[in-house]
Amino acid sequence: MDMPKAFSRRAARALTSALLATATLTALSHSAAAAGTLGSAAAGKGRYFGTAVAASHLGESAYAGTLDREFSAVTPENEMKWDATESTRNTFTFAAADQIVSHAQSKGMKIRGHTLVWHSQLPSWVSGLGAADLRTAMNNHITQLMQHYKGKIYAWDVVNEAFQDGSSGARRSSPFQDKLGDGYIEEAFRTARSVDPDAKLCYNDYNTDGVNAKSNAVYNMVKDFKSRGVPIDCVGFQSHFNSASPVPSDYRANLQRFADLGVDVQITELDIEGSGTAQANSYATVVKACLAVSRCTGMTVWGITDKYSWRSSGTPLLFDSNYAEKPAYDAVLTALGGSGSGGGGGNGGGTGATCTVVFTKTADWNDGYNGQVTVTAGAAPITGWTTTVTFPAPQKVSTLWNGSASWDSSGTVMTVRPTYNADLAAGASTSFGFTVQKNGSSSAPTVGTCTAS
Ligand code: G2I
Repeated sequence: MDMPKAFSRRAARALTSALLATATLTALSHSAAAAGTLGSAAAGKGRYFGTAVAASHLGESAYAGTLDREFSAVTPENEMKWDATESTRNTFTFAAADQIVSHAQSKGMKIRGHTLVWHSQLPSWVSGLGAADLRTAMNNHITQLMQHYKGKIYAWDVVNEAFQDGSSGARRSSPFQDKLGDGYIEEAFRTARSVDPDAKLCYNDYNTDGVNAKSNAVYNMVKDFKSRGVPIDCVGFQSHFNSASPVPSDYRANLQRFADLGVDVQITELDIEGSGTAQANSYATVVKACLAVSRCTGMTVWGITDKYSWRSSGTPLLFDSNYAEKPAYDAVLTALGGSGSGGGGGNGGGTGATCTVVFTKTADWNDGYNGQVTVTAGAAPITGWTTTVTFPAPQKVSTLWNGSASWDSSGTVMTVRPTYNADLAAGASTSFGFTVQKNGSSSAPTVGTCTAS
C-alpha cells in the first residue's frame, strides 16, 4: 500500500468531497474553511499570500490554474523593471506588465509593483547620464510607472537593494548613489508619494532578514525617514534562503524591530533551496514569523513552480516542476492555519473530477456591486462542487442566487455549494451570483479553490 503522495492526496480530496455532499451546512463550512488554499488560509489570518509571476507563462494552463487557485497576490518577476519598461529614454512599454496586472485584477489579487529604482536590469542609457539628467530621468521613470498603474498597486518597491553586503553598512555603488549621493533614496520616495498617495511605498532588500550590519543600516535609514517625515510605509525582506544563508534565528525579532518603527513589513521574494522535511520546516518558520508580527501584512514566494525558479536547480519553491504540492506546501498551509493534507487544491475527486472558478463583477454602483462566479468542470463530468469566496471586510453579501452559502466564523469566507446545478458535463459551466454591500470597501472578493466530486 505504498501510494504516491499525490494519489493519496487526490483520494483524500475525493473522500472529502463525498463527505461534503452529504454533510450538514455547518459541517460543510468547517471542512471547507479548514481545507483552503494558501491565499484563503492567509486571508483567514488577515494576510495575503502572493507569488512572483512571469507574463510569458500565463498561457500555460497548469501555471495559471495553480496561480488562480492558490495565490491572492502577485509581483511581476521582471516585467516592471526599468529595462523592461523604459529601455529607450521616455519610451514606455507596459504590455507584459499590463498582462499580469489585468490577470491579477480579474481574480481580485493584490499587486506588488517591483521595482522603480534599482542598480540592476538598468538600461545602459541610464548609467551614461550626468547627475542633473539622471535625477530628471529617475523622477520621470517613477512618475510614468506609478501613473500608469495608479490605483492598481498595493505596494511599490520604490528602491531596491541600495545597501552593500557585508559589515560596512554602506550604500551600494550604483549610478544613482554615485552621481546623486545618499539623498536619491529620499527623493525617490518623495516623488513616489506625490504620484500615487494610495500605494504603500516600500524599501526592499536581501540579506537583511536577520539582525546584521546590512539590516542595521536599513533600519537606521528607515528610522531617520520616519523621524523626518520622509514617506515610507513598508520594508520588504526578500528572504532568499539556502544552506549557506539559512533562515536566521532572529528573523521574527528583526521583522518586529522594523515594525516597531511604524512601518509594515512584508516577506517579498521568499524561496528556500532544499527538499523534504528540512525545507518544509524552514518555510513553516518563515510563515510563523510573519504571523507573529502584527504589521507583517503578507508574504510572497518568488515563483510558483521549481521549473521556472531563478534558481531552479535548488528546487526552492512550494510546487515541483509538475505543479505537485511539496512537503513545503503542506507546511506552509498548516502554519497558515489551513490543513496540510486532504484539503485545498482545485482538483477534486479521484475519478478525475475537477473544476475551476472564475469571478466577474457584473454590476457596480455607489455602495454595492453584483458578482458572478462561473464554475466549469474539467475533463470529466462532475456531480458536485464547492468553492469559497472571501470578501474584504466590511463588505456584506445581501443576496445569493443559484447556490447555497455557509460562512466561517469571521463572516468573510463564504463557502458555496450547488442548489439545482450540481451536475455538469465535462467542460460545462454553471454560475452563481450575489449582491454585495460595499460598506466603504470597493475591493473585489477572492475566489478560493473549486472542489469537485
Ligand atoms: O535575483 C533574484 C531576485 C533578487 N531580488 C530582486 C529580484 O528582482 C530578483 O529577481 C530576479 C528574477 O527572478 C530573474 O528572472 O532578477 C533577475 C535579474 O537580476 C532575473 O533574471 C533575469 C535574467 O538575468 C535575464 O537574463 C532574463 O532576460 O531574467 C530575465 C527575464 O527572464
